[in-house]
Amino acid sequence: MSNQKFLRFPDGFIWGTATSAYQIEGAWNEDGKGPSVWDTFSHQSGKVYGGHTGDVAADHYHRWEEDVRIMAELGLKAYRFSISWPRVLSEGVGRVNPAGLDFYDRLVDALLERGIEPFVTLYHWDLPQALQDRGGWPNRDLVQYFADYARVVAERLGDRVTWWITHNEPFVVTILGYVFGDHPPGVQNFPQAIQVGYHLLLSHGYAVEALRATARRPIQVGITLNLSPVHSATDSEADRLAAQRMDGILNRMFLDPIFFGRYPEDMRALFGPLIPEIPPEDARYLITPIDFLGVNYYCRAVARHDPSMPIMELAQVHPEGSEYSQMWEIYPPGLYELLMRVWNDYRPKAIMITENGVPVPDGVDFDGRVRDERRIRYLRDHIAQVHKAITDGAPVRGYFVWSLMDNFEWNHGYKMRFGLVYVDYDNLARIIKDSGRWYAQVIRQNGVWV
Ligand code: IFM
Repeated sequence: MSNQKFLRFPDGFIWGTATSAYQIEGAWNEDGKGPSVWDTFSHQSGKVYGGHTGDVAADHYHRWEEDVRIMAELGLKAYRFSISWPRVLSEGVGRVNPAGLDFYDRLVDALLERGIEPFVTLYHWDLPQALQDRGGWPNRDLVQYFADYARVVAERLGDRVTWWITHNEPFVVTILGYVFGDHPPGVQNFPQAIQVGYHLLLSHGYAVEALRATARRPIQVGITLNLSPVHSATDSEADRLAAQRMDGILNRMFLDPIFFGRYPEDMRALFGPLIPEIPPEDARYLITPIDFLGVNYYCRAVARHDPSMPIMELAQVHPEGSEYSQMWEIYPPGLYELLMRVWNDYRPKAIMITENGVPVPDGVDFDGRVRDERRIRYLRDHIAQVHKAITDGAPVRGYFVWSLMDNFEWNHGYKMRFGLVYVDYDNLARIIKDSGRWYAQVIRQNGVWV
């Protein structure tokens, strides 16, 4: 007798997939689009694995109709995508590029026709290069520019789009862009990074107001953060404190301003005057109530004290005996732990898992099938943890697999494949992987067998 168990999700649970503009669209300089910082960065030698760029990516800009058909075949309830800011405003501000807006307009209509709810992310890292030339996110003017851009998009799509996400993973823009320099603009300047983080969060608050004021229907607005539970490598006091510092920089530096209008005290103690004093007029924007918190989860973090490391004096540990993907440890219980923590500490009105997925090397077998068993296992084990969190009271309303299709994985280029749909980069053909077929069944059954 099989001892498999079926985990049923609440009625109306939103099953989706996610992508972002630069990672899939291509058409980097077509129809009036201006360059983004990612165009500039990927065109410089040595910045991206193999010299890859997003010039063509998955060519979604030209193949979007086929992609929407695939989404319908999978039975998706929702599709999260991002708008390319420089496609809509080639200079970031001022003159609107109608062709850019038309593209998203058509996409939204096609999704709605097939009963797929669009989730629009306004900023998934492809800042217009023209705004980088004006100083980029360290320049506070960008806060207002971002709100103006949000208004432009909402004027066009705000009669049909209900779900909006302001920013995707401000941590990554801040830390990879301004501390490690692995992402554009490739800077290594910690004080500037803190400034960038502040402006991103402030611009989120401004954009929430702009969206609500402009949309012509009741909307649901949120922000997406990449969050991880942080564990200590050992029981030692030093490692425990290192884990707490890491939790501060990774999680609380972004959650606390949004939910409480302030930075965590321990981070203020650690970084002193680098942490901005938040004047009440800014705090008002930071804590503009959101309708949901978007959570991207991939893995936990494990930290140990390491005095040789600059700034935070900690190092990340990769525990022995764990299972790993091409990029990270695979640790499903971390998702439950994270959801309960976010719920208990911050009480968001609702939580959407806006990304969860895994990079594993996929290949097309002799019969044209992609048998990505590891991805199926990863998704099943994480979905089970979401179910557990819902059972224990966390208000999780939706789950989005990263990603709909294989795409440009930033500085890793096309080496990493996250898709439910395989993309053959020689001819841009799409093949639904076994994981895609499996996920379609999860959606049909509104639950998962474990
Ligand atoms: O591909 C990225 C995405 O753009 C943001 N979240 C993490 C994904 C996988 O690294």
